Amino acid sequence: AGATVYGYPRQGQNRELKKAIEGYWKGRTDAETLRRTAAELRRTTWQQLADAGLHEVPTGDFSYYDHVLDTSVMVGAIPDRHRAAVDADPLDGYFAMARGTQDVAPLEMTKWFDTNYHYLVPELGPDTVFTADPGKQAAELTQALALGHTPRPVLLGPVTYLLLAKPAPAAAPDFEPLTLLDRLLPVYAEVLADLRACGADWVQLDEPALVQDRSPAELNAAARAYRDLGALTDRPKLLVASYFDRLGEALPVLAKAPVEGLALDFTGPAAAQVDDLAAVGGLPGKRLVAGVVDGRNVWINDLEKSLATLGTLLGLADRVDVAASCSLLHVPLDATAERGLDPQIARWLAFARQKTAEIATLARGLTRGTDTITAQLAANRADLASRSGSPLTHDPAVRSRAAAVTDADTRRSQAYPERAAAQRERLRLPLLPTTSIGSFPQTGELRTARADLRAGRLGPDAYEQRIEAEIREVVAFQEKTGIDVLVHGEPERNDMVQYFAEQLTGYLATQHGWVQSYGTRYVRPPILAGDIARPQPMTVRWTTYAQSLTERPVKGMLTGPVTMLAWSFVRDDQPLADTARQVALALRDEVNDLEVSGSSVIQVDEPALRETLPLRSAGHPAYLAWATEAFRIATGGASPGTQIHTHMCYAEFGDILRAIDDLDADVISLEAARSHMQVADELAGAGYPREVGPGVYDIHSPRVPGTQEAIALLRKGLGAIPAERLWVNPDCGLKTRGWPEVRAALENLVAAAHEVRSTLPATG
Ligand code: THG
Ligand code: ZN
Repeated sequence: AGATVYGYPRQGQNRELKKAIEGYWKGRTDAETLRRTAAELRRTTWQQLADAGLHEVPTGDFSYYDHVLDTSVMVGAIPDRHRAAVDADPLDGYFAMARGTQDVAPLEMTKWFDTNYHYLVPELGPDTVFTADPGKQAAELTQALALGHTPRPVLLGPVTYLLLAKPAPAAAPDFEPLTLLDRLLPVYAEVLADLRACGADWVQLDEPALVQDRSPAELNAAARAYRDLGALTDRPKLLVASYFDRLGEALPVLAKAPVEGLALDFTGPAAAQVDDLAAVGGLPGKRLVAGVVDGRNVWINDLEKSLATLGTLLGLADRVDVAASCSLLHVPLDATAERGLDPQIARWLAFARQKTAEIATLARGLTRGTDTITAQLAANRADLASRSGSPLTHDPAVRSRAAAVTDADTRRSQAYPERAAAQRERLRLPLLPTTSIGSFPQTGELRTARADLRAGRLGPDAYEQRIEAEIREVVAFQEKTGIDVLVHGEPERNDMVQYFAEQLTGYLATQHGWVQSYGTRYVRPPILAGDIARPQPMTVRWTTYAQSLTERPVKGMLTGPVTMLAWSFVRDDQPLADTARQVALALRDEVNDLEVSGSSVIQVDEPALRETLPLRSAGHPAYLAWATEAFRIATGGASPGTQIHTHMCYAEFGDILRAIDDLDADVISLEAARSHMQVADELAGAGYPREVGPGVYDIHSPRVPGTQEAIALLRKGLGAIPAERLWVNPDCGLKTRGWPEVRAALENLVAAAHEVRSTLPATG
C-alpha cells in the first residue's frame, strides 16, 4: 500500500506566502521574488511529505489565492470584465479576479462546501468559450519531477467545477453551467494530455460536489464526463476523488466509470462507505485511495481502527493506498509548534504534519505488517486512552447538568406577546429604535495595546484603562448621536469566537494554528477539546462599565453556541449536539449574570447558523433541531422583560426561515442594505411575528449612506413590517470600518429614523 495526501497547507511555517503576496500587492515585493518564495514553499512541503514516507506527492494544489480560481484560469473562464487585465499581465489579472480593482468587481466568494475555506465562484454563461491553459499545473508537476518526487497533479474535476459556478452577469439567472459540460471536457482532455506529456503517471480529479444531493441529470452528467475522459487514449491514469461525505447514489456511477482509481472518504459518518463499497461489488481492477485519517479536524487517528477498515478495504479493490479524507488545507501545519499547550493534551492533536506521519504509519502497517509499527500503535493507544480518560473530556458536573436539561429550559417563561409588553414597559423605546450590531472600529492602537499586553509591555491595569477609555468614547458618541440602544463597542475582543474560547474551560487556543480562510486571510480556530465550563463571567465587567456611563440601555453581547462550534475545531468523541448544549449552558449562565448586573437587552449572535447546514438535505432537520435548541437553552432562562436580540450576517436565509422563527429571539438584525430590504419582505411573507432590524448601512463597503437613502430603505421596510416591530441598524458589526465613516453613517441613520418616526401616528 502507498501513502499520499490530496493537498497541504500553502502558507508555510511562518505564513511566508501571506507576507510575500501582500508584499507584492503593496509593491514591496516583485513578481520574481513572489514566484521564488512560492517555489521554495512547494519544495519544502514536498520534501517534508516524502521524508515522512509518502510515496506520491500532490502538485497543483498550491495556490496564490484559491484553487477554484486557478481552475477558472486553467480552462480559460476569464470574465469579460477581467480579460484586459489578464491579457496585460496574467499575475495581476489573476489578483484582479480575486480582489477586484478600482474599476472592476472581483469574482464572488463563497464557502467551500461545509468548511471555513472560501473559494471564488466561476462565472459562466452560454457564451463562455473554454480554452486550455495547463501552464500552472504543468510547471508544478515539472518542478516536483525535477526534485525527484513521484507527483500526482490534483485538479478540480469538470463536474464539480461546473456545479460550483454561477451564471455570469450577462447570462439568464436560471442558466445552468452544467450545460457547458460538453464544451469543457475537450479542454480537460487537452490538459490531461499535456500533463502526461510532462511526465504525470496519475492525475487526480476532485469531485466533492458528488457527495451532495444530486439529480438524476447531474449524475448522468458525471457518468458521461468520466466515460468520455476515460475513453481518451492520450491521458494519465485517472484517480477520481470525493470527500466531505459518502458518495451515495454517485458511488455506483463512479465505480462503473472507465477510470483507474477512486479516492473515498471513510471518516466520521462516511465510515459507512465501506458497506456502500461492498454493496456495489467493490472496485475490481481499480486503485482505491482510502481517506481514513480525518483531513479537516485536529485529533489523532485511532490507528487500530483505521487498520481494521483498511484490512476490509483490501478485499474490495485491486490496490489500496492510505490518505487523509480530504486536502490537509483545512488544518493547521504543525502541532509541535504549540509549545503553550499542556504536553499531555498536545499529544491528542494531529495537524497536517502529524497526519502525514499517521498516513505513512498506516501504509507501512498495511504493507509490512503491524509488527513493524508496534511502537507507534502503543503510543497511539496510550494517547487515545489519555484523551478518553481525561478529566478535561469528562467533567461530571458539566455532564450531569447537560443531561438534566428539560424542555422547559429551552423556552422563555412567557410567550412573545407577553414578553413584548413587558419589554415595552421596561425599555420605553421610541418607534423605529436605533441600535448597532455590537463592534465599533478596532483601531490600530487597540490591537497594539492587546499585543503589548500579551508581550508584557503593557500591564493589566494600564490595558484595562485603555479599554475603559475606548468604551467611554464609544458610549459618549452613541449618546450624542441619539442612538437608543447602545453597545460598549467590544474593544476588548480580538475575535468574536476566540474571546469566549479563551475564557471557557475545555477550549484550547493555539499560537500558530493558522488555517486559510480566503486568499491571504487566515483564522486560528480554537479547539473544543473537553467539557465546557465557565469558571467566571466573561463579559459582565465591560458591559456593566458601559452601563454605568449612561441611562440608556447597553446591549450585552455574546456569541451563540452554533457559531462557537462552527468557527472552532470540534470534538469528534461526542455528537455536535452535546458539545453545543455544553456551550449553550455556559452562555445561559452568562445571560443570567448579565441580567443580574442590570442588562435589559442581550444579543446572542449566530452568524454561522446557515453556513453550518449539513451538505445533504437529509441532515438538515436534525441539525436545525439541535442548533435552535442550543440557542434556546442559551437564552431561555432570560426573564420576560429582558429583550433577547440575535444577528445574522447574510440576506439569503430562505432555507432557514423556520429555524430563525424557532430561535424565539425578541429582535433579529440581518444584512439587508445590499438586497434592498428584500429580507423584510421575505420575513413578513413568512409571517415572522417578532421584531426585525434589516440593515440600512452596508458595512462591507466604505460608502456612507445618505439620510435620504436610509429614509427610502426604512419606508420600504415599513411596507413589510409594522412600525412597532421595525428596528434601525447597520448590516453588521463596525469593527472593520474607520471612525469617520462610522460617525457619518450612524448620524445619517439616526436622522433617517427621526424623520420617518415624525411621519408615523403616535402610539402608546
Ligand atoms: N471569526 C472567526 N471565524 C470566522 C470569521 C470570524 N470565519 C468566517 C469568517 N469570519 C472569515 N472571515 C475572515 C475575515 C478576516 C480574516 C480572517 C477571516 C483576517 N485574518 C487576519 C489575517 O489573516 O491577516 C488575521 C487575524 C488575526 O490576527 O487573528 O483578517 O470573524 N473566528
Ligand atoms: Zn454580521
